[in-house]
Amino acid sequence: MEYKSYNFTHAICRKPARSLINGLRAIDTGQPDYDVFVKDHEDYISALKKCGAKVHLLDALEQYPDSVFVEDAALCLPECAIIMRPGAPTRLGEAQEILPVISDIYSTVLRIEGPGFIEGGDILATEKEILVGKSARTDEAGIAELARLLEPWDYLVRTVETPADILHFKTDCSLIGYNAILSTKNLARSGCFEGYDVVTVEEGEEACANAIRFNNSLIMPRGFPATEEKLQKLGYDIITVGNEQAAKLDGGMSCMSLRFTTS
Ligand code: CIR
Repeated sequence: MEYKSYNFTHAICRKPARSLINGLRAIDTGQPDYDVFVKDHEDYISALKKCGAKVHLLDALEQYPDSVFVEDAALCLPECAIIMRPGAPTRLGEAQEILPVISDIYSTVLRIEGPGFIEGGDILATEKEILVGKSARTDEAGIAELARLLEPWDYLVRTVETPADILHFKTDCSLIGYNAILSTKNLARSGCFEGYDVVTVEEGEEACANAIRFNNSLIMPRGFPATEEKLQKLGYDIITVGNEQAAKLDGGMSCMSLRFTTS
């Protein structure tokens, strides 16, 4: 059985720019170490390849410190790709930069034109719907434009709330199976995952709620043993990758790739 929400053949990643040390962050917990970031990013790409991904690795973009977080610039679905409109002013130009590779891959490329804003990190595509979290980066107009663009394919777009003080909706959750979600307790309490099988991350391990299901494995950040064990017991095949440097920029596993299948 193939699932469109996590059976993929390809991923797009972008090499980390040296300027990433100036990337956006909600709280300053210290400068990321560029060399360690690069090493973690290489491990991340190896993990994707281990899951079966052919990886398009784009050149670094020094003028955009956060451009390694490619997920925010586009949404890749089986029928089309949609270029986002990032709500962070320093990231707006990343949409144009992702366009060439997306246009090479997809015959149908749509674009959020505005005035609203929307970032990929706020979008969780499951087997039955597309959940979009309103956040400091994603507003109602952006979500409404996404819903309009998706009308030809009958997608159900559902607006949900990103918890306060959380950057993106997916900072706090991930799709881990065809009807299964990994979530922080805080987000799960909001009730937005009714009808899904929800696995919550363990106390104090909220930072591992952002993981990636890619084919038969789950890629998650290293250093969250209680949640890792819980998931292993549930039968998940886990690959861990160091994420301490990206975490200093509020980045996680899903942020660093766009995942899709080409026909
Ligand atoms: C930002 O604030 O935009 C970046 N420093 C982190 C983006 C993380 N992206 C994501 O969660 N999808």
